[in-house]
Formats: sequence, C-alpha cells, structure tokens
Amino acid sequence: MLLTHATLATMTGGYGLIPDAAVALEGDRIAWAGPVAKLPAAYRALPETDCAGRLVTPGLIDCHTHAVFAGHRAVEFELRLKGASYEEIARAGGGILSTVTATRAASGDELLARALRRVDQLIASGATTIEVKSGYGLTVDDELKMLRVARRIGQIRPVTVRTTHLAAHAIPPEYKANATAYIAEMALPSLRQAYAEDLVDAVDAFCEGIAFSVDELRPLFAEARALGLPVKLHAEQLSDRGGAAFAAGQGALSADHLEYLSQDGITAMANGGTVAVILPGAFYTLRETQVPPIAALREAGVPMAVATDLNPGSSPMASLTLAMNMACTLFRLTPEEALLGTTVHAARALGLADRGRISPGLRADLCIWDADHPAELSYRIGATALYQRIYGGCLDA
Ligand code: DI6
Ligand code: FE
Repeated sequence: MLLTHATLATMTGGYGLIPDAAVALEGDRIAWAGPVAKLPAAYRALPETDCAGRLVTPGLIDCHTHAVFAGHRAVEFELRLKGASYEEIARAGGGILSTVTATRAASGDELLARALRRVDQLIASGATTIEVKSGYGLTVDDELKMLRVARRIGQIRPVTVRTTHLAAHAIPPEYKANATAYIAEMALPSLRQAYAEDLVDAVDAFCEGIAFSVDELRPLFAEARALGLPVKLHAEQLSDRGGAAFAAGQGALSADHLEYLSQDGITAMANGGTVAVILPGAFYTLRETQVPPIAALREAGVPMAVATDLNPGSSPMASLTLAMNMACTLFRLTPEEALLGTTVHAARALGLADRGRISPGLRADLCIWDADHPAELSYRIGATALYQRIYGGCLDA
C-alpha cells in the first residue's frame, strides 16, 4: 500500500513533520517514508491511498489500562462528590475490592464482551497497541481468567495487546491485612502459572499506603527477574512511598502516576532509564490537586508517556486523545510531548522497539486523522478526529 499527499508526523526528533509526504508499506512493515517528490520508483506502482493533506501519525499506544473488569463504580463517584476520599472508600472495603467481587463472579466470556466495548473505544481514538493488566481477580484462577481474556482481545481485534500481571493491586479480604502472606501464597504462584501459560509480558504492582510497600514487593520483583519478565510500578499516586526509586533501581520499564514523586525519585528514574507514565484521567477523576513534577522530569530528561489508566474506579475514560488533552491542560505538557507520550515513549514503556515512529522497518501501524496539524489531536476535547486506521499494513474495514 502507498499513502500519498500526507502531512506526516514521523515522531522522529519531535513531530518530525514532512509536508506532502508518501509512506510505502510492504506487508506489516513500513518500507519507505519521505516527500512525495522523492518517492523511489520501486514503490510508485503500489496501490495508492490519497490522504488529501490529512495528518498521518504512528498508531497510538495506550501503555497503561485496566480494560478487563466487571461492574462499575458510579456509586463511589457519588460518594466522592459528597466528600469521601478514594482512600477512605478503599479502606472501608469498597474501591478496587468491589470490582474484585464483580470480576470474580463474571465468566471469561462476560469479561471479554465488556472489555471489547472499551477496547473498541480505544481503537476508535487511534490505538493500535494497548497494555491490559490483571488485578481484579486476586486469586490464582481469577488472575489467570483476566489474563486469558486480555490475550483473546488481541486475537479477535486488530490491536496488539501486551498483558501485565498485577496480582499485587490490593489485598483481598481473605488475607485481611497480611500483605506478606498474600504475596507469598497468591501473587507468586499466580505469576509462575501465568508465565508457564505464556499469559504475561510484564509485572506491575500498586505501591501505596492502601496497597503494598516497597519491602513487601521485593519478593515479587525478584521472581519477575528470575523469570526474565520486565517490571513496572504504580508509584507515588496518592503519597510518596519511594516506589519510583525502587522500581528504577530494579530496571523498571516505567513508573506510573507520580503525582507525589520526589527529586530523588526523578534522579533514580533518569539514571535507570525508566519512563514516567503520566495518567491525567486518574488525577482528574479523583480531583487530585498535586500535579506530577513535569518540569523537573523534563529537566532531568526522563521520557514521559501518556496513557488512559482506563479502569472503573479512578479513570473511567477510554480515549487516548482525551488523555493527551488532559495531559496538556492539567499538567502543561506541550502537544508535541503529549503525542510523543502516546507513540515513541509509550512504546518504550512497553519495551517495544518495533513501533511508535514512522520509519522503515517498523510496524505499519498508522492513523490518518481529519486534521492538518498534530497539535489538533491534543487540542480538541474528547473529539474523535480519526479518519482511518492502518493496523499491520491493513486499512480497517
Ligand atoms: N491506581 C489506579 O489509579 C488504578 N489502580 C491503581 O493502582 C485504580 C484501580 C481502581 O480503582 O479500580
Ligand atoms: Fe492503573
């Protein structure tokens, strides 16, 4: 396939804009990209799609979602608006644990049907790669059930799914407050079994006062390392627990949320090459007031990714372009940083070297937008400017 007359944002060195560009695709790979006037003769006979000046970007990447779950938490939304905090609701047995109850009761087929509705919204916002976490099962069988559903999504929809084991998301009531026993008796065995069934691409945990401490998570990250799986961490979302520095010290792909990140945490992330995943949907939903230290992250050269955190509690949002809008308006990312955050840096946060830019040899995952400047993707509020999507070299039907 040959795209012509595109306004191309290659995302190499910032936007990497090329006006009146062509992109040649061979199979599921990009073969060539550059000005139409310089298109090599070898590609001129390919079947042509005229983009008529429209913006073409890499397919977007949502590197942090909890897209598989049952039920909803609208009642908690009401409680928070009456003054209850996310932490108070969690400590009273609601929050994540109420979604655990609903998810345990649901069959794999039910979970899949519900997840597909959300994933279709992500796809409609331009996603071609998404990450999906477990973490609402909290038994071996229910965590595996979630991961199997996540894998099936990638088999039946034109989207790459990267799965993340998140058994260390909350402590279920059967373990009361015994985090150490929960990690030893449930999180580690479920990780080993998920690995044995090839259901897991990475390991995540929630490091927080209402969840797990750094010390409680050490055995889990040690097991991940033994299995050769990369780690990442929900860190410094509601308080500074030293999670980001711990994760960076373990070579983590990313530390995510980061509203309460310290300068020590920033330095550790810069040294560790750990991506900062910014999740403005959770900040917005929880009416958080402490903004992540964006200027200091930028100053330290820490790459910033932007994701939806799609989940029923803190971020019921299924649009990557809305996440980009919020990252700009709430956190003052530039629109260029926001787009780098859902392409180049999101790919890095997933450990994927074969996507996120438009460059020969990379996957032919592209979005054609009803837009002529890349800042438009961040500027509109919740609009779907997607015109056509190309996944693995194929235009969506
Ligand atoms: N932090 C979050 O924002 C999500 N998970 C986490 O560790 C929220 C998950 C939920 O509230 O259901
Ligand atoms: Fe999350």
